[in-house]
Amino acid sequence: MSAPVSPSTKPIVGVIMGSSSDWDIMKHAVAMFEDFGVPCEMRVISAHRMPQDMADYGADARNRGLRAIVAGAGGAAHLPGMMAALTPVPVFGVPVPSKYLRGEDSLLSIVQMPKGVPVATFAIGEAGAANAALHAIATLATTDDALYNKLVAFRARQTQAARDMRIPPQS
Ligand code: RP5
Repeated sequence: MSAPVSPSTKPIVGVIMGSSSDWDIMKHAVAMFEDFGVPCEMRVISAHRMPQDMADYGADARNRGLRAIVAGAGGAAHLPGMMAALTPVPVFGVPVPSKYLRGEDSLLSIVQMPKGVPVATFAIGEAGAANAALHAIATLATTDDALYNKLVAFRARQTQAARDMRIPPQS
């Protein structure tokens, strides 16, 4: 189902992360958007090292046509929550595994938003990044029949793959 996204296609989704060191996790969100043919952009925006860039990104997000932002960060992971504070564009948060607390710090930092400014928060790591993208895709698919059909087909392939599993597993 791979549909390469042309660099000239206007992005409707932003994938942002606090550091290039988050890429090994966040690339799973980008890969999912690329598989579904959803035009996305990628940026490093460090909340504590680039606060003005973060504010500018949030201020421009809707006017630039972004309809969802997947934001990943590790440790005191304030990027997703701050981005949600800066724009009403929905933010899907990905806790990136951290060196000392294995991402439990990232998870709690992102998920524990006070009432009024939500961040949809996903699992720590690769699965969270992929699922954040899938959830953004499902949201976009509520008003896009072609995308909806791709999502249904994706689910059907996943179901078939599980039905084809054998015990003991074949190598
Ligand atoms: C956070 O600090 C980033 O999201 C990253 O997960 C973590 C470490 O950043 P680097 O020191 O690798 O740049 O801001």
